Amino acid sequence: MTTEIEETLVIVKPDGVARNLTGEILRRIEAKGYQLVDIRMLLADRELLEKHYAEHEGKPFFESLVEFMQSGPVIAVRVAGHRVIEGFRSLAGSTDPSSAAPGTIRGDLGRDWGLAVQQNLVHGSDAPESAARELALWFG
Ligand code: DAT
Ligand code: MG
Repeated sequence: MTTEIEETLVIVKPDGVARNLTGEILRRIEAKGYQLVDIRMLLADRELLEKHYAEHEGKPFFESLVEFMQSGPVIAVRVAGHRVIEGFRSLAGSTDPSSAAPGTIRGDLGRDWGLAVQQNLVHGSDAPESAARELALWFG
Protein backbone atom coordinates (compact mmCIF):
# COMPACT_ATOMS: atom_id res chain seq x y z
CA MET A 1 0.00 0.00 0.00
CA THR A 2 1.29 3.43 -0.84
CA THR A 3 0.70 6.41 1.35
CA GLU A 4 0.02 9.52 -0.55
CA ILE A 5 1.08 12.61 1.37
CA GLU A 6 -0.87 15.73 0.50
CA GLU A 7 -0.54 19.30 1.65
CA THR A 8 -3.34 21.70 2.48
CA LEU A 9 -3.70 25.32 3.54
CA VAL A 10 -5.29 25.88 6.93
CA ILE A 11 -6.04 29.39 8.13
CA VAL A 12 -6.96 30.27 11.69
CA LYS A 13 -9.30 33.18 10.96
CA PRO A 14 -9.36 36.48 12.92
CA ASP A 15 -12.03 35.18 15.32
CA GLY A 16 -9.93 32.12 16.17
CA VAL A 17 -6.83 34.22 16.81
CA ALA A 18 -8.75 36.83 18.84
CA ARG A 19 -10.34 34.14 21.00
CA ASN A 20 -6.96 32.50 21.71
CA LEU A 21 -8.05 29.28 20.03
CA THR A 22 -4.97 28.91 17.82
CA GLY A 23 -3.35 26.41 20.19
CA GLU A 24 -6.51 24.33 20.49
CA ILE A 25 -6.99 24.26 16.71
CA LEU A 26 -3.35 23.31 16.02
CA ARG A 27 -3.52 20.73 18.81
CA ARG A 28 -6.39 18.98 17.02
CA ILE A 29 -4.47 18.97 13.73
CA GLU A 30 -1.37 17.51 15.37
CA ALA A 31 -3.35 15.02 17.43
CA LYS A 32 -4.84 13.65 14.21
CA GLY A 33 -1.28 12.92 13.07
CA TYR A 34 -0.79 15.67 10.53
CA GLN A 35 2.46 17.62 10.31
CA LEU A 36 2.77 21.39 10.59
CA VAL A 37 5.22 22.16 7.79
CA ASP A 38 5.20 25.97 7.81
CA ILE A 39 3.35 28.65 9.71
CA ARG A 40 3.02 32.43 9.58
CA MET A 41 0.98 35.11 11.28
CA LEU A 42 -0.03 38.08 9.19
CA LEU A 43 -2.57 40.77 8.62
CA ALA A 44 -3.87 39.76 5.20
CA ASP A 45 -4.42 42.54 2.69
CA ARG A 46 -7.36 42.96 0.37
CA GLU A 47 -5.44 41.86 -2.73
CA LEU A 48 -4.45 38.53 -1.16
CA LEU A 49 -7.97 37.89 0.15
CA GLU A 50 -9.64 38.70 -3.16
CA LYS A 51 -7.41 36.14 -4.84
CA HIS A 52 -7.89 33.62 -2.06
CA TYR A 53 -11.68 33.90 -2.23
CA ALA A 54 -11.90 34.44 -6.02
CA GLU A 55 -14.45 31.62 -6.35
CA HIS A 56 -16.88 33.64 -4.20
CA GLU A 57 -16.51 36.96 -6.01
CA GLY A 58 -19.93 38.42 -6.83
CA LYS A 59 -21.75 36.50 -4.09
CA PRO A 60 -23.74 38.57 -1.57
CA PHE A 61 -21.42 37.69 1.32
CA PHE A 62 -18.14 38.34 -0.53
CA GLU A 63 -17.56 41.90 0.68
CA SER A 64 -18.23 41.22 4.35
CA LEU A 65 -16.14 38.04 4.14
CA VAL A 66 -13.12 39.95 2.81
CA GLU A 67 -13.63 42.68 5.43
CA PHE A 68 -13.91 40.15 8.24
CA MET A 69 -10.72 38.40 7.12
CA GLN A 70 -8.91 41.76 7.31
CA SER A 71 -10.25 42.59 10.77
CA GLY A 72 -7.28 41.11 12.62
CA PRO A 73 -4.26 38.87 12.26
CA VAL A 74 -4.66 35.37 10.86
CA ILE A 75 -2.42 32.33 11.07
CA ALA A 76 -1.70 30.49 7.84
CA VAL A 77 -0.43 26.94 8.16
CA ARG A 78 0.95 24.50 5.60
CA VAL A 79 -0.19 21.10 6.83
CA ALA A 80 0.91 17.73 5.44
CA GLY A 81 -0.50 14.26 5.82
CA HIS A 82 -2.26 11.31 4.27
CA ARG A 83 -5.48 12.62 2.66
CA VAL A 84 -5.09 15.78 4.73
CA ILE A 85 -7.24 17.94 2.42
CA GLU A 86 -10.34 15.83 3.04
CA GLY A 87 -9.23 15.02 6.58
CA PHE A 88 -8.90 18.59 7.72
CA ARG A 89 -12.29 19.51 6.20
CA SER A 90 -13.69 16.71 8.32
CA LEU A 91 -11.96 18.04 11.47
CA ALA A 92 -13.24 21.55 10.71
CA GLY A 93 -16.89 20.57 10.26
CA SER A 94 -19.48 22.12 8.01
CA THR A 95 -19.41 25.83 7.16
CA ASP A 96 -22.13 27.07 9.52
CA PRO A 97 -21.07 26.65 13.17
CA SER A 98 -24.73 26.31 14.22
CA SER A 99 -25.14 23.08 12.31
CA ALA A 100 -21.55 21.81 12.37
CA ALA A 101 -21.34 18.45 14.10
CA PRO A 102 -20.16 18.20 17.70
CA GLY A 103 -16.57 16.94 17.77
CA THR A 104 -15.53 19.27 14.97
CA ILE A 105 -13.65 22.56 15.37
CA ARG A 106 -16.62 24.61 14.18
CA GLY A 107 -19.17 22.46 16.03
CA ASP A 108 -17.32 22.53 19.36
CA LEU A 109 -15.78 25.99 19.34
CA GLY A 110 -17.70 28.11 16.82
CA ARG A 111 -19.90 30.29 18.93
CA ASP A 112 -23.33 31.24 17.74
CA TRP A 113 -24.54 34.40 19.37
CA GLY A 114 -26.21 35.61 16.23
CA LEU A 115 -22.84 36.17 14.64
CA ALA A 116 -22.33 35.76 10.92
CA VAL A 117 -21.61 32.37 9.36
CA GLN A 118 -18.26 33.76 8.28
CA GLN A 119 -16.99 33.72 11.88
CA ASN A 120 -16.31 30.02 11.67
CA LEU A 121 -12.73 29.94 12.98
CA VAL A 122 -10.89 28.14 10.20
CA HIS A 123 -10.34 27.80 6.49
CA GLY A 124 -9.23 24.57 4.83
CA SER A 125 -8.56 23.99 1.14
CA ASP A 126 -11.27 21.88 -0.50
CA ALA A 127 -9.40 20.05 -3.31
CA PRO A 128 -5.84 19.35 -4.51
CA GLU A 129 -6.05 22.15 -7.11
CA SER A 130 -7.25 24.75 -4.61
CA ALA A 131 -4.67 23.59 -2.06
CA ALA A 132 -1.84 24.13 -4.56
CA ARG A 133 -3.22 27.51 -5.62
CA GLU A 134 -3.82 28.72 -2.07
CA LEU A 135 -0.44 27.49 -0.73
CA ALA A 136 1.29 29.41 -3.52
CA LEU A 137 -0.68 32.53 -2.60
CA TRP A 138 0.02 32.42 1.13
CA PHE A 139 3.51 30.91 1.18
CA GLY A 140 4.90 31.86 -2.24
P1 DAT B 1 -15.90 26.72 3.65
O1 DAT B 1 -15.13 27.73 4.48
O2 DAT B 1 -16.61 25.73 4.53
O3 DAT B 1 -15.07 26.09 2.57
P2 DAT B 1 -17.15 28.29 1.53
O4 DAT B 1 -15.88 28.09 0.74
O5 DAT B 1 -18.43 27.92 0.88
O6 DAT B 1 -17.08 27.53 2.95
O7 DAT B 1 -17.27 29.82 1.95
C1 DAT B 1 -16.13 30.55 2.36
C2 DAT B 1 -16.49 31.35 3.59
O8 DAT B 1 -17.48 32.31 3.27
C3 DAT B 1 -17.09 30.52 4.71
O9 DAT B 1 -16.11 29.96 5.56
C4 DAT B 1 -17.95 31.50 5.43
C5 DAT B 1 -18.41 32.43 4.33
N1 DAT B 1 -19.74 32.06 3.83
C6 DAT B 1 -20.06 30.99 3.05
N2 DAT B 1 -21.36 30.95 2.76
C7 DAT B 1 -21.89 32.03 3.37
C8 DAT B 1 -23.20 32.58 3.47
N3 DAT B 1 -24.24 31.98 2.86
N4 DAT B 1 -23.38 33.71 4.19
C9 DAT B 1 -22.34 34.32 4.80
N5 DAT B 1 -21.08 33.88 4.74
C10 DAT B 1 -20.87 32.74 4.05
MG1 MG C 1 -14.19 26.97 0.89
